[in-house]
Amino acid sequence: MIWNEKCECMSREELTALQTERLKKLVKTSYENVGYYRKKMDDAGVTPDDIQSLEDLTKLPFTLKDDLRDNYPFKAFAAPMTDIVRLHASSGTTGKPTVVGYTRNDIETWSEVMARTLTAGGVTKDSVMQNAYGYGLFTGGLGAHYGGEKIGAAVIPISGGNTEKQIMLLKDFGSHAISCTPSYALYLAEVMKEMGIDPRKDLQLKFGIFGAEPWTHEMREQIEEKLGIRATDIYGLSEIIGPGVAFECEYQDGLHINEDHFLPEIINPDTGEVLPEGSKGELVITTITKEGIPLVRYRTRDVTSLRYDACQCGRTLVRMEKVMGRSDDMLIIRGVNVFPSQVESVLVKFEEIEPHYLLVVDRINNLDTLEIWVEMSDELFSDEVKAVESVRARIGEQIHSLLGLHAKIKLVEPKTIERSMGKAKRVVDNRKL
Ligand code: DLL
Repeated sequence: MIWNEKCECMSREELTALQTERLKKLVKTSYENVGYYRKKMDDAGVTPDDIQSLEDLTKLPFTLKDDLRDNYPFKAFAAPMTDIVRLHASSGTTGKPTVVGYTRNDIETWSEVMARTLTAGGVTKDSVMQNAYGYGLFTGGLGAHYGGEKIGAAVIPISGGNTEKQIMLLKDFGSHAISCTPSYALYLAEVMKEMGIDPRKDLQLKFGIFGAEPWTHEMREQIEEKLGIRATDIYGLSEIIGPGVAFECEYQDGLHINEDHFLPEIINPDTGEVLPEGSKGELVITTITKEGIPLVRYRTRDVTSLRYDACQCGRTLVRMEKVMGRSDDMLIIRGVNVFPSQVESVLVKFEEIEPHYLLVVDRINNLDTLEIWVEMSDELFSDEVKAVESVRARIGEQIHSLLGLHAKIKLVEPKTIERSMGKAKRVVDNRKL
């Protein structure tokens, strides 16, 4: 199903005209209302009048997360505080968080893009939707909440964690859809198994709308299999709006970007050069309708590619590939670029192990080492040493053939890798200490 055919299925000509008009307005208001944009544009020798077409976008300087930090908490806002009705902030593990402000129109835009996203994921006005994204400063909870309500679904605002209660409500309330991180979905499946609950028999669950962290197609298959649902990917970041920047449809073949609100580009992260369609690089987004905190050419650090070919679903919105990881989270191990998602794609193919893993990187005698910790299934754990050795060797070979790296595979006891209620932690890099 499509929530808003008019906007999601527009012709490229119509869309380009709309984007151009919105971009011109956005650049003008950002220049007039936000001190740091004015300074950055003045420094680059660009004025709002120089922006007349989408091609002119490249004349504008990039915005970085540090620009937002430097303008903490509210100096990047383009709207006065009287017009701001909501504040969110990124988790900000280091230093100050980045703060985002929404006007009433921004909340409406967000609800609209989330209504599109959840509709594509299978939610309808008849659905009971269990929303297990965290509520609070994190945008996942309230973003999905408003989108679900806009559709007319009955939203359960349970937030993250409280796993046994989640499962009780899934059962008793007959939830059709669940929204949470993919790693938490796997954890739910694990606890259900322990509680003797068979999702196919005991639950009404049909759809899962998962995002907020990278996950592979292989991980999707595992989740779909374990929970008996269709799992779709949703992407977003607090700076841009929260969840709802892009979403998968039922064909699960790339995420449609809500291009009438978010203008995407792919750049070479080292040179800043814009790359042609299909090239892998860093996603850069300009928010062409946002009022509270408009972002011009914001560098997301997420690595993906774009494709403009038609999708079978009928939407004309450009698609981005599943995010591989962040350019700043990419590990360089003995000169080899490694994304945790590449390791994940190998691990989840093995039936003898559980899809819970951790990459431990170290530097011993000036040489980088990679250790991959992964949990054995209960069956493998109680099997003979020979069987365990064989699995370890096969994983090692496949990792080597994919990455060209020798990794030490450490098979750990079931349930020893920490489970997350929100975003999973996949890497411990001891080299930085
Ligand atoms: O994670 C917003 C969100 C909430 C998205 C719920 C989807 C669902 P932040 O906390 O600001 O916002 O984190 C944004 O998370 O730059 C990506 O690196 C990563 N990320 C988000 N969605 C995906 C996804 C929310 N589907 C950062 N695949 C982004 C891969 C994702 N990475």
